[in-house]
Amino acid sequence: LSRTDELRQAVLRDEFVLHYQPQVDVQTGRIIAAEALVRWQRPGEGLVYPGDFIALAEETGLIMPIGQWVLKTACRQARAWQDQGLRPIRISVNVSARQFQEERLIETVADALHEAGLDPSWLELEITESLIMKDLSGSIARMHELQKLGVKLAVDDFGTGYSSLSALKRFPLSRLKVDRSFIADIPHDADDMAITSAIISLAQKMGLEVVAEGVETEEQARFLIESGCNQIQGYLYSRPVEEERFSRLLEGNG
Ligand code: G
Ligand code: G
Ligand code: MN
Ligand code: NA
Repeated sequence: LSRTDELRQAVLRDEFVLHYQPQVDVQTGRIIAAEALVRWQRPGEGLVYPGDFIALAEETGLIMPIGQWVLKTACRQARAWQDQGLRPIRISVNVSARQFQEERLIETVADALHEAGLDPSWLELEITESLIMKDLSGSIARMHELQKLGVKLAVDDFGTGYSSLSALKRFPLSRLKVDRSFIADIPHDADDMAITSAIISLAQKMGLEVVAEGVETEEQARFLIESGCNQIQGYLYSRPVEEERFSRLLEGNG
């Protein structure tokens, strides 16, 4: 079988699983959100990470059924945690270029929310800056449609693309995610520190939330807090974990 055939079979056989990585408000110590990250549990191969199959899924269109499954599963999980009496948190789902451009996206998202019985405000879609800039006016129109549904929008990998600040002003966003490449060399790289704190103050002045990705050390967390960024995601707090493990993190988190 070709890799494409294997991936097609994986869709039919339901071989995907979501892991969840907490995003924490460092002021309160509380988990405020979970990013859903897809993995392929390939029989005989173990866990395959998205870096090894999302590009192929995009090329072949298999990203549609996979993305649909991810949305449904993530919404259902967010609702299940609420039903367990855990403090509600936002669930954040990555959306790739082809998914974002697809005609039925709005319907797919609405269906996933409806089936799960999840209030739209608990769902956040992450889109990358480069995706948005490929077709700026189309993207802005799409973002407005999603905003009308009541879901939140975040720009992933912020700072790696080239959105002009005037374009950024036109996006109906709730959050910027500072790309982890800027965080990795803090506190050793003065340029990265300058860029990171500039992104944080930009976000704040525009009334957006800002979360830093890839936070691995206390020093990085301290720098971010001093720069006014309270939301962090990274190995310092937790790796992406399975559903069960995430439930326990939430239970112990007040
Ligand atoms: O999970 P990992 O840490 O390997 O993630 C690598 C990349 O895969 C990230 O950039 C993330 O945006 C992407 N990714 C993870 N899950 C999904 C998903 O469900 N859909 C899409 N389109 N991309 C995902
Ligand atoms: O932005 P994107 O959606 O690509 O980000 C999610 C990816 O980042 C996942 O592959 C996740 O495993 C990875 N990741 C999460 N936290 C950390 C971290 O602290 N350090 C590194 N190097 N990668 C991380
Ligand atoms: Mn992401
Ligand atoms: Na990112």
